[in-house]
Amino acid sequence: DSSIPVTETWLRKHRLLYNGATRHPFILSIRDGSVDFSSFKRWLGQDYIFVRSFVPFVASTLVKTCKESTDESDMEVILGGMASLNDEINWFKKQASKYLVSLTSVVPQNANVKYCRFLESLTSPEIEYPVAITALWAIEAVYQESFAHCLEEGNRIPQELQETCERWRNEGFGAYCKSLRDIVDRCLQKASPEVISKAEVFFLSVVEHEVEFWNMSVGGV
Ligand code: HMH
Repeated sequence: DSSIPVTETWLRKHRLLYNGATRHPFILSIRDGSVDFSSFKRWLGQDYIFVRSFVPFVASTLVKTCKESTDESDMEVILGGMASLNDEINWFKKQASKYLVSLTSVVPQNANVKYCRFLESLTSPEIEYPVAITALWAIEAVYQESFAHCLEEGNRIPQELQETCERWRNEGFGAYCKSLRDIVDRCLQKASPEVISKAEVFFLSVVEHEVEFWNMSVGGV
């Protein structure tokens, strides 16, 4: 049915995999308060590295938006996302000093290295604008839904992690994710079947990388 937005069809079709990312044991452990503090600190250091690699990807998507979008408000959406990444980097630095994580000596772990390489591959001009914006939406949406789930009713989240969850659960970030999703749906409505399939493949890759990223944070492997 062409009246169902593409993102909706993907989320229905890939619900189990998607929930694997947004309801990961690491997220559930934050939600129920059983989170291991060394895992949280590992996540913090690794995510700082991730966010630094995320910036050039978002910048490359911004360039594609400026060149290819037919709706001028799209550029403002991505620009707003870039601006909040600036805050995010400062937030990571503040948290790191609070929890005594030395950001300069964090060694990127395998899952992170792979995810950052994937981000770098997405900056290529060969990645079509609808595909890039799909990946951007998926990356942000997984974090938004994961941390929103942490704060849902019945949580026993430790006080000191409340602020972390708020960072991705707050209304502004939710609205940003919704805007990205609307852009994806609008772009893909007009896209060729090849581009739509490619976007779906990249959506799935993002979700898989997110699961691996949480796995790495929990540790063990
Ligand atoms: C691994 N995915 C990862 N880190 C993040 N900070 C986001 C998504 C969203 O900003």
